[in-house]
Amino acid sequence: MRSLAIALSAFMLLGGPSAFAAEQKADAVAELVIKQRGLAGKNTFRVTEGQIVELRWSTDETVELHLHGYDVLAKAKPGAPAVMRFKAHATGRYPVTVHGFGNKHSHGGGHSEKTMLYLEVYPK
Ligand SMILES: [Cu+2]
Repeated sequence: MRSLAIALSAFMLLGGPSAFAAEQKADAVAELVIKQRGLAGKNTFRVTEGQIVELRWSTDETVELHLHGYDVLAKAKPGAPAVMRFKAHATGRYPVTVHGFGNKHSHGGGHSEKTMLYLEVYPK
């Protein structure tokens, strides 16, 4: 028992307050699956202002994702899902686009930016 207590306090010291904050549970979680360059399932995710939101992206191809408005970028690979975690501080409708499939990278180029999801943030 005593060694467990020591191990736990060492863990807390190493983790620090920021690691603890990262463990805070999200209020709204979406499990999103990209298959054959499209989103499987619904393409709208509704949350409420002030919530901690987590968008978890699984993919069958390497993609760079961009949540516009909030300006969150994430890269997902097959077997290595990406997580976008943020507080929904602003209401509105925000698209998440793929900048490029595979190794292409095209922000501003336009030819392969594709909307995958709309995040809708409703007022409290
Ligand atoms: Cu973009």
